[in-house]
Amino acid sequence: MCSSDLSIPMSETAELRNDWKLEEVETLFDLPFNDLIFQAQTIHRMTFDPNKVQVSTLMSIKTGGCSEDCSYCSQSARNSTDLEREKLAEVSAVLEAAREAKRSGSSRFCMGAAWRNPKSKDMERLLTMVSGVKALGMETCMTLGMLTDHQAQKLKKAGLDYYNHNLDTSEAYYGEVVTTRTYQDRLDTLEHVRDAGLNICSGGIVGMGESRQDRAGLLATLANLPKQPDSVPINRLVKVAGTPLDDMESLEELDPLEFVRTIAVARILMPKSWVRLSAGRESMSEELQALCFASGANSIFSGEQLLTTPNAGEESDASLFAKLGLEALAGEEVVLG
Ligand code: SAM
Ligand code: DTB
Ligand code: SF4
Repeated sequence: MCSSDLSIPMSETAELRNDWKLEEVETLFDLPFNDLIFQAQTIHRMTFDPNKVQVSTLMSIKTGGCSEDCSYCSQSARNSTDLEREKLAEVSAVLEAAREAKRSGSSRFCMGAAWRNPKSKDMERLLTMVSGVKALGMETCMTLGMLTDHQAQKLKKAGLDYYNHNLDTSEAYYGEVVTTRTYQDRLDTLEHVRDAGLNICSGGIVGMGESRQDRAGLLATLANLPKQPDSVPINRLVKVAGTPLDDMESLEELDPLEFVRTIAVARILMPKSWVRLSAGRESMSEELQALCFASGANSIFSGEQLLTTPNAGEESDASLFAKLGLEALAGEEVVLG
């Protein structure tokens, strides 16, 4: 069978749909690997330069001691990890890190806090961070947990470009991973963020013991949001000692080819979104990352560290980009196609 014989008709344009049915998404996952990758890359090329990658830098602006019980996370106070807690960072330290990120070629600075939600007393400092990073000429992104509509509007006014808030997995599997908040809580925050006019960054984690149907469910939910997320981070679980998911002995690493399929399906469902190859890159081979880029991933986090866990690092990224002929996008080129 050649690709023109696929049972799901291949799109002629990078058409945006928000009526994906779970069975349709599962059918994409089930395609022969070459057909899936071909379809994903064809759609990718309709909107994006296939050899350009958007690069973001992460900074943890408040570390550990989080009240939530996310079973993957090093920062939950309920997990016995040996992470050192840190209070909300000073604005000067954040601006220094952002300047450094800009010098190393990053176009977006993403500030993450280990909170269920930000408190009113923290808002002023957060807003100063946003306006300060923006003034450096970088795109700004924050991930602070749940937001009220009022908080989302204030962040937007201060110059925030993106808000990251992941759905993490399917609605059906969510309760297996987190119990201190609901899927609907996550969707409500996304609504506040959308209504404030902020760009949405929302994706999930794979390799947490979920089924292929759960991965399909996560991607269908993201694609069917009233507006598709502008960025879609696909994280591969980083197992952190002391977290319930690390303690789960039966949990095997997700098959790398299944990870590539997840990236490819994300690209097909969300043809105009930046699909970010996020956590877990540090332990991925060059070949696996290359397959992800060939399947439509076009964004990464750079630097030695994500929030609390190691990342691939600049030298190895530079070497991989050179081998693959990939280039980091400059800030002004990062617009939706
Ligand atoms: N506390 C906020 C929240 O949960 O929305 C923001 C920070 S939280 C660390 C941001 C995201 O990082 C999570 O939603 C999850 O998708 C991802 N993440 C956290 N720990 C991870 C891990 N061990 N492996 C992969 N992704 C992880
Ligand atoms: C996202 O989806 N991945 C990033 C970012 N959004 C904030 C975070 C990954 C965190 C990985 C675990 C850690 O370093 O603590
Ligand atoms: Fe807290 Fe976010 Fe980690 Fe959950 S993922 S424990 S909310 S920092």
